[in-house]
Amino acid sequence: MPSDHFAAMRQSIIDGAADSAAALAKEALEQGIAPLEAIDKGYVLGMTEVGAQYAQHQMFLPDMLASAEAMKAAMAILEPELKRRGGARPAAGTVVLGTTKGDIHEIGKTLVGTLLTAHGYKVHDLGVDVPSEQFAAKARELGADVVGVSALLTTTMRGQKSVVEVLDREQLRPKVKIIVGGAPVTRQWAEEIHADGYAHDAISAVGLVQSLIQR
Ligand code: B1M
Repeated sequence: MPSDHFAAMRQSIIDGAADSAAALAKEALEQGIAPLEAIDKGYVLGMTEVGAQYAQHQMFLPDMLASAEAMKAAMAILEPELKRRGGARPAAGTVVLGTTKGDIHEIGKTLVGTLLTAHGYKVHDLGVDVPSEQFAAKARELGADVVGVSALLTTTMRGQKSVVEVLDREQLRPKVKIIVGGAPVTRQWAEEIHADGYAHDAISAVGLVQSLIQR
């Protein structure tokens, strides 16, 4: 795929142009482009630029919202293909996933869920703004192997610590492993709050879950 196609994907996110983001995604699939490549080389770069412009007050909240809608429009086209490539096979494990209480960022968390599903995991996505107790209740109900907690705000990262504490208190650990991720989250933070693992992006989250379940 020519690099100007990836550049157009990136630009569609910056412009908050949902129709063109979706059209470019369809075109990419028709041309045999791997959905993950389109996400990584095109759309995510747009989101990164949007975040940078927002931080520099060159973009405002409604723009960021329009960009998120454009990203979701592209993902709606790419996700079924990502999952289809995973194929039907017996579940490799069960993962409960969500974004912490007070945090409504969903795109990265959803991408983690999609890739896990594509790799054969049964994923229960609790959505965004999820109270810690709900992670624990769902993990108990499903007999989950892993709980994944996403946070995009420095203020809501504390929710990850709270999930660790609730799972400890309810004696769900060490059977249930906890992984954390999200833009402001670091390995050091994961260690500090005694999570079982940290993943920088969605693909490494899959590798991490694999290694924790095998252990
Ligand atoms: Co918000 N926002 N936002 N936002 N937003 C950020 C996060 C910010 C960095 C922008 C900035 O200032 N530069 C900033 C946070 C600053 C901070 O705390 N450090 C910010 C802010 C300030 C806010 C508000 C407070 C703004 C306001 O109201 N004044 C507000 C908060 C709302 C709330 O949650 N209570 C807010 C709102 C919004 C929108 C609603 C407009 C929208 C979200 C819409 C939606 O999700 N439906 C939005 C967006 C779009 C962003 C940016 C631009 C993009 C986030 C995104 O989707 N990235 C973001 C700037 C940025 O990150 N560059 C920003 C694409 C996605 C694929 O990446 O989510 O990082 P990401 O996920 C990656 C990895 O992090 C990792 O894998 C993913 C894929 O590889 N990962 C995991 C994520 N979760 C994981 C979990 C894992 C493992 C890996 O294991 C469990």
